[in-house]
Amino acid sequence: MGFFSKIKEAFKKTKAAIDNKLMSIMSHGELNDEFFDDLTDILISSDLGVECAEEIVEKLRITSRKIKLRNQDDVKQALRDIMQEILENNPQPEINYPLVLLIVGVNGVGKTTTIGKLANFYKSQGKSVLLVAGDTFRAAASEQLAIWADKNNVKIVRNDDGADPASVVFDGVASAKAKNTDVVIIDTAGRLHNKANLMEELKKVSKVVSSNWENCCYQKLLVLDATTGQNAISQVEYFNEAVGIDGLIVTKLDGTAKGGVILGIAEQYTVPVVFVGTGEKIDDIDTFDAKEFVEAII
Ligand SMILES: Nc1nc2c(ncn2[C@@H]2O[C@H](COP(=O)(O)OP(=O)(O)OP(=O)(O)O)[C@@H](O)[C@H]2O)c(=O)[nH]1
Ligand SMILES: [Mg+2]
Repeated sequence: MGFFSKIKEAFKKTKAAIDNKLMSIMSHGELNDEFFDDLTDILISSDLGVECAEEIVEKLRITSRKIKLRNQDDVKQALRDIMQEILENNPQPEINYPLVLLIVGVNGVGKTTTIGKLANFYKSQGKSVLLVAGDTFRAAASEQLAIWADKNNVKIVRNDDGADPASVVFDGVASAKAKNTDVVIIDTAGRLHNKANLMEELKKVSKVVSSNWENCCYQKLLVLDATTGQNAISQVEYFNEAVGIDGLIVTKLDGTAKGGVILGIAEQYTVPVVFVGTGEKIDDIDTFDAKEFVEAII
């Protein structure tokens, strides 16, 4: 299944709910206050967040004053345009090689699995890839990454469990520079975003890259689990403050109707979604496309 059909599948429930409710609130044929209020509720229930839902509805009001929205299809198209515009406000980061990706996020969001998928993604573009096992905290975390390295037939730099993550990352950077590796992907231990000491450790790890490899393209990507819905917003805030987030990877879109949170994040932050995960298999990942996403939910 291609990405588009996967994301369509993932949002089938959200889309059906929105469609049904739109149909019922439009049966009076008039775009009045009651309609706009009901629409706001529909969007909030799809996990777009209150502010984002209100902004979208306000923009729809403005549109409806300028052009006559005659029927459901007109309203849907106007909604799609508004949502796409919100998403495209956050431009994608520019990619250059050598590329270093630091993958961060709270526990269990899918960091290591995503790295396995990304290794495959870049390898299939003809890039050389090195994985760095910066999660030395959780027992067997580096083993889990080593399995992905094997599966992708790419190299890995790792150390014993309990080693200093900054030193593993230092070794990884040195190895990648020596071998002219195109893409280096660094795994990190899952950490609660509000635990200050763990965020300090992450800053240290991140600094190892920036101070030892000046001319690489360095991106810090935050992995978010779509099933956590609105909680993802505070994770963006804390991780961004610690290391400066360049992009988001939203995983587990296959298991939720809460992916509307992507819009809520786009509305609040300037961080773009760069990849989406739609399953546990090696190819269940794709680059994010605002238009496809919007068509999948409305
Ligand atoms: N359905 C689904 N499951 C996923 C996806 N991505 C990851 N998972 C599953 O989520 C679970 C956690 O994945 P990990 O990759 O170990 O997560 P992590 O963030 O590295 O976890 P820690 O290192 O413990 O913080 C695993 O069972 C994965 O198979 C996805 O896109 N869809
Ligand atoms: Mg992990």
